[in-house]
Amino acid sequence: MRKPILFVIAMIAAGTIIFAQQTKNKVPLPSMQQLAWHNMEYYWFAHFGPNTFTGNEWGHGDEKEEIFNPAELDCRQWCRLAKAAGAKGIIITAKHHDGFCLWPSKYSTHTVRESSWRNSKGDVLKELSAACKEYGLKFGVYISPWDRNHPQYGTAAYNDVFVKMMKELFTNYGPIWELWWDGANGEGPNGKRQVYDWKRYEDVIRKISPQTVIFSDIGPDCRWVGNESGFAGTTNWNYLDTAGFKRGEGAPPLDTLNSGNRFGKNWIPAECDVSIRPGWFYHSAEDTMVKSPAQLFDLYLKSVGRGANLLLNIPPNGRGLISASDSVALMGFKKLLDNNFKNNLIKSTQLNVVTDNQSMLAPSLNDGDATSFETIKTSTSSVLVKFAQPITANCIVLQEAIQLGQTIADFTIMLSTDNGLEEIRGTTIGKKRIITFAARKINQVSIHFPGITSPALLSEVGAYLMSGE
Ligand code: FUL
Repeated sequence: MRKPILFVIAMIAAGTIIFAQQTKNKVPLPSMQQLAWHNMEYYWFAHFGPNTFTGNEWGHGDEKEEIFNPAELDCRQWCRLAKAAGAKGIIITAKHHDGFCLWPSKYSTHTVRESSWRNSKGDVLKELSAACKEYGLKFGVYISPWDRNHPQYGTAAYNDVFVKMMKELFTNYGPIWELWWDGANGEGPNGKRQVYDWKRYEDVIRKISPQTVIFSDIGPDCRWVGNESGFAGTTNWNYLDTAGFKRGEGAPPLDTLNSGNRFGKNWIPAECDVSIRPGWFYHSAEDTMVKSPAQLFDLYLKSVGRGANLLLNIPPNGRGLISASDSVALMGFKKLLDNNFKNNLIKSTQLNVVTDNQSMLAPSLNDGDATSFETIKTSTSSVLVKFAQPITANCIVLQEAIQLGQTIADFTIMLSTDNGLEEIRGTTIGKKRIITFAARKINQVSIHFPGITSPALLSEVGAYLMSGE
């Protein structure tokens, strides 16, 4: 829908004034790359390496390089499936705790080069980064600082090694959209633990690739959600306090990571990492334990539907392919996503913001543009959706204009049905909040923000009738 020019100018002016206020009040705001990251919503993790062949989850670092032999490796197959499954990118374990490098690093002797795979000329990162480009997917890397193979692990020299390895990744396979730092810190081959120089690592990456989004327990750009089961808190702030905390063992408590800090000093949104199978790596014994489309859809509701991102692990098998059982489940999941969010039942309904019986049209709320918004200034204002014909729905989707921060701490949805008023309460909204309930016939919906302390900037309201097919 095209918007009149005056309306667009008014929106920009309102946004500018609020942006200036938020900046003055020192409310942390997302950076441009964080905003782009929020829009990614759902993407894949690929755990791949010697563990794929040994059945381990944590390799010991002394595995013979020859065991790495994905004879039919086809990263284009991974990307084709990722694209078809609606994922927007792939983050691969360039190096897991066993220290094996999926690229021929100059700084290790435990790499694809030392295996006889593809006559020692193979390079998984080269193939995957090229395939991601071909399929229009973002490319990301996981690199574990914990290294159970490297002889220098546990000494200051290893920090140089780790920095040089990361530089290789960025120089040879970039652009790298997300860098995933695992906080695990165990013993190396000599029994020593490493003192990680996180500040140096971060400075290096910021300098060589300022656009990259860096993940770790505590960011700086996105945070761990505090569990590996794929769900964010029903209250989920994009803010986090990091002062006094460290990555790994010194991280904030799990429930803090799960729900953020309401008045936290940094914008560090949550990412929900979870595997489609019980393990992170492929094990044939788990072929019958792949999550069903319905389970994956439920994870989507509990991650993306709670304002976080979903990082779904799809581990390639020993042939170097995504297994049939996984791809069948993923296509079922994609079908549910498409079918359930295809038809916004209030797409062409007139929405209003009502304050003290005064109604104002609120076209931004269903224009499909998450950056345009309506300002709800007081707790006496509400959003009103009156239907000409009653709708049958079991889901309401709300979105906040997060480019200007996150302020909504509680909301109440009133559903007006033939049986009277029914109330649904929630707390945070953020990028997207998907609220589900038993299907019912609804004549009118009103949304209230009883605890407002600063203006609520609501960008979208939608209603859907979801089904299990
Ligand atoms: C953890 C690791 O120890 C697991 O093996 C896996 O990589 C998971 C995503 O992160 O910290």
